Amino acid sequence: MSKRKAPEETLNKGITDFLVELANYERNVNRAIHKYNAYRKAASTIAKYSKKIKSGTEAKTLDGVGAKIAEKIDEFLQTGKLRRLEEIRNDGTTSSINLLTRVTGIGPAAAKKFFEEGVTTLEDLKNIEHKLNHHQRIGLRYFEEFEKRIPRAEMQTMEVFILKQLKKVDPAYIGTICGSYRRGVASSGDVDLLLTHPDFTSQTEKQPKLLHAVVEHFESVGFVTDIISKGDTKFMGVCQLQSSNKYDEYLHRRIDIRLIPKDQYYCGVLYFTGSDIFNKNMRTHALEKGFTLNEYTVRKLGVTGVPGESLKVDSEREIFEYIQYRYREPKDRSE
Ligand code: DCT
Ligand code: MG
Repeated sequence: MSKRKAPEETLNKGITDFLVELANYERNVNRAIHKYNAYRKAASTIAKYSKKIKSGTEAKTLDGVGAKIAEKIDEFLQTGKLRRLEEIRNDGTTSSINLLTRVTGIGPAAAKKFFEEGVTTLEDLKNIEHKLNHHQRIGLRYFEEFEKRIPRAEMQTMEVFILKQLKKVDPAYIGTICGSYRRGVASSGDVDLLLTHPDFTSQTEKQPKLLHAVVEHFESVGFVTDIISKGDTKFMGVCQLQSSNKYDEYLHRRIDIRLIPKDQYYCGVLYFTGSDIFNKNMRTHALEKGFTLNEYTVRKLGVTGVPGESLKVDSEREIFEYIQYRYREPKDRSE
């Protein structure tokens, strides 16, 4: 999961920017995930709106924009700023906690804890490095690099490289880079790689070797540079493409690799392609149609609301068909 979402380049960028800033504030400082989701959702609908918004009333006609957000839009349109945001930006506590949560491995709770111990800058964090866990140390070490989004051209180079190396380990692997890259977005926050192998299904034993063999190969060719964590089915780490020219090195990037049973692969691909907002909307739709959908399976709900057996899925499209949802190409899955 990546920390920095791509700014949306739209007619209403001023509005969507302030909504995203408020969303992050609610999540990082207040740990109010519902408010975070509400602001993200409003930002996402407004980003898709094809006209330049002229008033809060106009914005209120859109899905996910309520009275309070409409009021803020009016204030922003009339004064060019938002008092609430100015307050937030000028508040030392808030800006420190916001900064600390930009370090991968530091969530809102850890940020609050460090802040209460007097940590307000990255320099302070370096001084208490002995108190950081392994993940947080890596986050601090690569802070500047992880802040930079990955241009699509580099993602494409990585995709070619990764799929080629995968086949060297075993031609039977199937791999997909999901996340924003699969949705065609111009830049990505991280690399979300999904793997499966015909030998591994939800009916077989766990096969951590299938994941570890890939990670070890990636390390041996210098692509994976650091390990944050390595479990049976999920790897979190750092990768870097090797440049042919030492004056023009690639940056270190966050990579997550998940090994998924073959029969659950398409539910996984769907989920990890996102966006998170699209997933929420699709799950809600599934429930309305009497199905439950998650990153592993789609199941029909019985009359008592208990899910039945996992339905057989051999493509993403079949999941849409089961729940009678209009198929959307990955590029149309921002919400
Ligand atoms: N996801 C989700 N709900 C979350 C987090 C993630 O459904 N709360 C899914 C959807 C996207 C996918 O996981 C990968 O997550 P991210 O890497 O955070 O999102 P992204 O769309 O790839 O964006 P970015 O370009 O910032 O990586
Ligand atoms: Mg991502």
